[in-house]
Amino acid sequence: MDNLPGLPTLDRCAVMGVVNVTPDSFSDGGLWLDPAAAVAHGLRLTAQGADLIDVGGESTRPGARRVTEEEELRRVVPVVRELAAAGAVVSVDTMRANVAAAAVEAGARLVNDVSGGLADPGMAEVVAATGAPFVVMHWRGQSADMDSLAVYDDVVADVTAELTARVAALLAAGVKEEQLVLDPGLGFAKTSEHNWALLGRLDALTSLGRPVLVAASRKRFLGTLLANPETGELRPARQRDDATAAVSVLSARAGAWAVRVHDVAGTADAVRVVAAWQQAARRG
Ligand code: PMM
Repeated sequence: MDNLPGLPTLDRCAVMGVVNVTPDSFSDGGLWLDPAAAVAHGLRLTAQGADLIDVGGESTRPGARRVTEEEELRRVVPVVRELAAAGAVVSVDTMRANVAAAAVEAGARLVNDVSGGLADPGMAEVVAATGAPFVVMHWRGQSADMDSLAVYDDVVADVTAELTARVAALLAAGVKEEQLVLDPGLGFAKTSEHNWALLGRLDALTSLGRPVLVAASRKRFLGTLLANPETGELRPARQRDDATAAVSVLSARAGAWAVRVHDVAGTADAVRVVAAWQQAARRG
């Protein structure tokens, strides 16, 4: 991993395993709503080679409605606490400052905010106070209306500029540059074409000089790519893991700091292959 405060340094792309403690996430909703099941799943992902476990209590699927802060805290904090106590490196996936603060207090070592600090005006202050690494995802609005926001002149230039503006605002609010991780926000106010354009030009983000996180796992654009050629039916979410591992390989090769995935086993192997290949190439 690149040097991020409080996180281990790795000589390869890191693997962030997803634990959604929600009833309605698009590919694993309802599976880990029970705290004990969520903790067991997080530990299983760690054993499979995840370097971080990303715990979220609010679905952000297109059209999703928000949960209350109380409900989000109730879902997330006990799971973060137990996983951290068991030695996992835990990240909290939240748009709320109070949830981020409570999760860090419970042992989370990274804050992953799909709104990049835009949804909650208190987020920057909490992130600055904790000093924890902060994932700044490209985001244009809440899930309920994000499809109408998928309009760009040039998606790579626009996303890069909007992320750069976010970074400036966060720095002005007291967050340190060393805390920041950038994320193109695949599928958030983006069509398939937008997602592919951003992946194909990942260098536009890596060249901003901060670690980059890629979160393509099981997303709709992979279902569209692999749609049944006869019926047009999208490949179901749970059958998109091989395609996700392919994105992990290409992201690692393009210099991503980490990939966020549901199926850790395939990606954990894949990023190790990339690292061995690149080391051999360097030896010549
Ligand atoms: N996507 C989802 C959730 N959290 N976090 C980051 N940093 N980047 C993403 O693209 C992202 C995220 C939605 O996927 P899920 O419902 O399967 O967790």
